[in-house]
Amino acid sequence: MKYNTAEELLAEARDLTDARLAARARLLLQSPGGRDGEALAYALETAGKRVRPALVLASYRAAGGRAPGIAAIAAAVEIVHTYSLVHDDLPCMDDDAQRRGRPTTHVVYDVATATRAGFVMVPVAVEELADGAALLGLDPARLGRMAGILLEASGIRGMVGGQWLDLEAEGRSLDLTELVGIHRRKTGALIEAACALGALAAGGDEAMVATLTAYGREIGVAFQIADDLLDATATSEELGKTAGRDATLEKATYVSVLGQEGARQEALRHAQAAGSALREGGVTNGTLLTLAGYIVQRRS
Ligand code: GRG
Repeated sequence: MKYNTAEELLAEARDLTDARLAARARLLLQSPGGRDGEALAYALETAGKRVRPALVLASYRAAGGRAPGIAAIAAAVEIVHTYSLVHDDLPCMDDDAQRRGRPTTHVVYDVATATRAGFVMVPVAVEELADGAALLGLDPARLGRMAGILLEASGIRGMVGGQWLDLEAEGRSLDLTELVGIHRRKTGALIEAACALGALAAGGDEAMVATLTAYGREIGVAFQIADDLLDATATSEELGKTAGRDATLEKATYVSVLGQEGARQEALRHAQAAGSALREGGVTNGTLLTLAGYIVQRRS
């Protein structure tokens, strides 16, 4: 499949992933059912850009994979991401009322329900990953390694740890090294994992997995820098969430540390480093380069 634009790949990733998420939502409406099931379905079916699924898909194909079962691996990563958004918006964290153009899960339901729904999504993501491995005929050892990567990226050495440091740093100024350290974990770890999982699902060798992981590590940082720039420059309507939150919460960001132009240059530098990682690994893949460009230029 050849894509002329990142939007075409994102649209395909959205179609494939959303079908899996809708099927999961139907199951969750049955069990646990009730308000918890409804909150889970609400969060899973709210439309996002599906950047992480697109990265799973593009990495899978770059490593030679062609089977449709990859949609479940992409959905597993998106479910972890969705849980993180539900919890990130809670009053005890970033306390936000709008996400993806809709009221946040705890606003529609309540804080306790949204908290439970977030926690439930983690094992649901692992179930989805296991379903994907079965669909792709991956052996148990490979599934185990993939689950390890997903959960490590989600946990204290990854996303949770990064969020922890980020919350702890509110109201304090940070230097660039500290900022990169937080965001490699908070945002970058899951993006890096998405790329590694795509390569592993395709049966890629260690060199391919290392190359796509290195690519993901760089675009993970670029993604967060673009997020900071958008928070400072875009409107709430464009973002589907409250703009200007970083300033309100007195967060140190790439924009506060480097200024808007400096942040733009830093994002480009990381996107270029992602391209270099591909070249050094001998991976000539236009789609991954297109995605790196999209990640730094996106408007939402
Ligand atoms: C227990 C301390 C603790 C943490 C729980 C909440 C949490 C785990 C982690 C927060 C991770 C987080 C929300 C990182 C921000 C990543 C980010 C830039 C999200 C925006 O992603 P997009 O733009 O959103 O891809 P859409 O809506 O398009 O999917």
